[in-house]
Amino acid sequence: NDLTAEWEMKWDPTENTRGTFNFPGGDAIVAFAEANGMQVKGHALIWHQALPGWVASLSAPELRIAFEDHIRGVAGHYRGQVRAWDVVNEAIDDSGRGLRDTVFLRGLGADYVAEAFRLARQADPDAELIYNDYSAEGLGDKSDAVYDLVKGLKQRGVPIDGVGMQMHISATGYPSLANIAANMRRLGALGLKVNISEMDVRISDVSGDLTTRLQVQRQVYHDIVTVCVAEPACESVTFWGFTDAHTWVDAFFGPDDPLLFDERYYAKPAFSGVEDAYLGR
Ligand code: 9MR
Repeated sequence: NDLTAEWEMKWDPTENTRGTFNFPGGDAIVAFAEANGMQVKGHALIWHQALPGWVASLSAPELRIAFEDHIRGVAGHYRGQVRAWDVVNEAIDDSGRGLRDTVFLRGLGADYVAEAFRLARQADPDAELIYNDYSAEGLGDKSDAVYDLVKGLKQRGVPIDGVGMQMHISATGYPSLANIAANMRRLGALGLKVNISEMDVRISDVSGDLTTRLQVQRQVYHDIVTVCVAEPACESVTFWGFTDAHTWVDAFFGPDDPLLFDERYYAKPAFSGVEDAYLGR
């Protein structure tokens, strides 16, 4: 009952040429959702990837104008049509020490994160505004840095409503369920909602035959979705694709089968694992 655009609402497709906005893909997703009783979460207004080349060539004052125009242009276009936005994506450095070195940090300074949320609130006052990141699902340096960032935003009255935990994981190694739950709880205690925003579970490194590996995958999906169901702060789970025929994982990590439906679009064991989680089984 909830859709997110994997590509279509990013900067590169929506404003490939400065000041010229195009929304064919995102509009099609919104129309499909409306026709099928689904809601849409927008993804992602400010990210250091999927940027057209012209952004990197701007002077700092021009970047500020383009940054404001982009958020107003995209969030304004979808005003009232999306339930939420990933406003800033992946702004914490992988070291867990502070903000990632990006064109936005260099040109606009650390306050660009707060500014993005303020602009998004103005452009679409009813959308839930989310900070989204990866490798920050459990407890550790990076999730501490995400926590510190969003806590600071909340304390300063910046309009942020939630945190997305991407959850791109391998069945052979992922944060403990207890730590995922603890992280959800501490974010919830700040008054923030939490969502699992881009879940997929790789199984190419799991030993055993395919049947065994699919059962391991089923268990991981089941257990993590169960954490979300159990934690009051966790409001939704999004899978980063639905059929193994189309997944970013194949290109990035090598051939894998990380999603809930197989390449022929048949439900996998992982699907019933998720179903069981939602039914409390
Ligand atoms: O899955 C997405 C892939 O199709 C795109 O080519 C890529 C670049 O825009 O982004 C992928 O999605 C990423 C998401 O937007 C942010 N978190 C990591 C995801 C996987 O790279």
